[in-house]
Amino acid sequence: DLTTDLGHGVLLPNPVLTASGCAANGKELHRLEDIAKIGAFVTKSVKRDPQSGRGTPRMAETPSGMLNSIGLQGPGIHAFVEHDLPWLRSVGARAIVSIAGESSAEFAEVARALVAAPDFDATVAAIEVNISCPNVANRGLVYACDPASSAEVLRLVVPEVPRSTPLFAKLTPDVTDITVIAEAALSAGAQGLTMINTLLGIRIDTERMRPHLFGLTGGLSGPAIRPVAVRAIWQVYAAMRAGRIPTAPIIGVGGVRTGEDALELTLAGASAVQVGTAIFNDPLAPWRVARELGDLLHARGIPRYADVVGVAHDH
Ligand code: RRO
Repeated sequence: DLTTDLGHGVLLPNPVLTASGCAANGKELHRLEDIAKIGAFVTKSVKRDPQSGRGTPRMAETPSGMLNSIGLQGPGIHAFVEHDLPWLRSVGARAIVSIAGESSAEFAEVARALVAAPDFDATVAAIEVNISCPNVANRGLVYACDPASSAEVLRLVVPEVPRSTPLFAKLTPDVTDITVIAEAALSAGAQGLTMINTLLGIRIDTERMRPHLFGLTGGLSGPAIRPVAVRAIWQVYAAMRAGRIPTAPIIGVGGVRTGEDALELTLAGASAVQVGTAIFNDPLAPWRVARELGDLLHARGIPRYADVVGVAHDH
């Protein structure tokens, strides 16, 4: 039984989701396999206005991961609500919509427009509040690097969203103590956490002897950051167990490519797991990872996925 509970009545039939930004808004992926069968489809972060993103090149490969500096390219919330959300509904997908903004007021505005959409109740299982994009200069600040800024975004978004739609704050690993940010987001009303966004990096082209990415820095994803994700989930889950911060469901993300990887994040404390960069090499990865995870639990005689969440802490 792969059912997982994300709180506030949100039950997913399986815990394997897509990661934001890695499969746009689902249309290409759905040509290959039914996205209604994914635990939930997580959309590319959407802002208020259409956005073309950063200059190119904005991708760089490394031996164990990928660096991106997309810069929040997207259609804006009004086109999203008009085209993407009805499409997600028409194929029966459970969607987690990722929202972003360059001010806390913009986050609230995006949330308001999303909640007002005719397809909202039928389609949106949860909202991911992306306070951790490394590629947008909010006057040099990534919200999730600062507890007060993280709390401010959540405080403005919470009143816009019905209680039945949990808000997951997406955190960055680029902080000294991620439990401080987790506490700020949860105390300001986030009902769950997604960990982690990409890790800030730079690549230099040794032929040209210049930085490779047009925007200089990018976010590192893929196998390289899996131990960082496991560490972040571990620290926050441990703080919850110890009663140091409020308890809430965690969605794990970072370098998951196999069912075993998904199990690792789960054992650290994640109640669901997103597959991101792996999709670029294997578009069917989310479905495969769910199958592998099921087989792995079955082979170990574990009847329910929910029984292994965080159990590595019982040592
Ligand atoms: O669009 C991006 O450049 C981007 C975003 Br919003 C994010 O949250 N994480 C990332 O690695 N890239």
